[in-house]
Parts: sequence; C-alpha cells; structure tokens
Amino acid sequence: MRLLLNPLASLLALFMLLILLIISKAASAETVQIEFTRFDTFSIEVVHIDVGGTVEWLPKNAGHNVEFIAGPKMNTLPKKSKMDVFHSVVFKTPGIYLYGCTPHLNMGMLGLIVVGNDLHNLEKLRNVKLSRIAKSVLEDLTKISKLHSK
Ligand SMILES: [Cu+2]
Repeated sequence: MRLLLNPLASLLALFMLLILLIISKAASAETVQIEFTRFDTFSIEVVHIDVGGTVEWLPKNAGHNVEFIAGPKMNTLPKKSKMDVFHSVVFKTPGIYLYGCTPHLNMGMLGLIVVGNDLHNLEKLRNVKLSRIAKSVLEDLTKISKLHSK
C-alpha cells in the first residue's frame, strides 16, 4: 500500500492502466459473426458495424457462399468467397454493402452491411438488377437498415 501512496508510483500505475485500456479498446475492434442457415438465409440479414469492424461468415450449413453485389466503392468490392468456407471481411469504407449467396441470391438469400452508420449509397444499391424475390427481400432489409440508422 505504501508503494501506491507514493505520488510517482500512483502516477505510473494510472499510466499503466490507461495503456491497458487503450490496448483492450484496440483489440476489441468489433467482430460480427453471421451463419449460413439451413433455410437458405444468413442468420443476421442487416448488420451495423463501425468503420474498421470485421464480419465473419461461418459455414454452419452446406451449399452457400458470400458474393458482394454493391458497396460504396463499386470497383473495389470485397472478394467473393468459395462455397462452404469460413469468410472474413474488414470494412474500412463507410457506406452500405449488399451481398448474397451466389446459388441462392435469386431466391432472396442476401444481406446488408452498414458501415459507420452511413447510408449515402443506399439509393444506388436499390437500383441494382435483381430477381423479383431478391428485390422484395432487399426492400425489406433496406427498411430495417434505415430504422437502425436513426
Ligand atoms: Cu446459399
């Protein structure tokens, strides 16, 4: 206890605590996990994450993958994943991303990632050519994304 009462030691302890807090904050950069389901859907269809956050897709059900269809930078969309494998993407550009499962996209297996609460490219994304069912699912998901972004 005597050591802690020493002003210099207290200052040092406080400093160490601060460093620890900063490190744990950096290490806890957000990660969201989404599963492929046996209903040919993504377990979470609308995800909101901070800039620099990670989304992981877990192949809990066979026959699915992740393919990006739209995002804030259309010429540098995240990579498409292979079938039935773990996939991970770090989102560094704010905006809304649309992705789907290649074989089930036309049946409405799609999802949205909203990065940094930024919906600036939402209208562009809504104009992407999709099947009628996929379009209908996308409309529902955009409504959800808007509600969450208020
Ligand atoms: Cu699928």
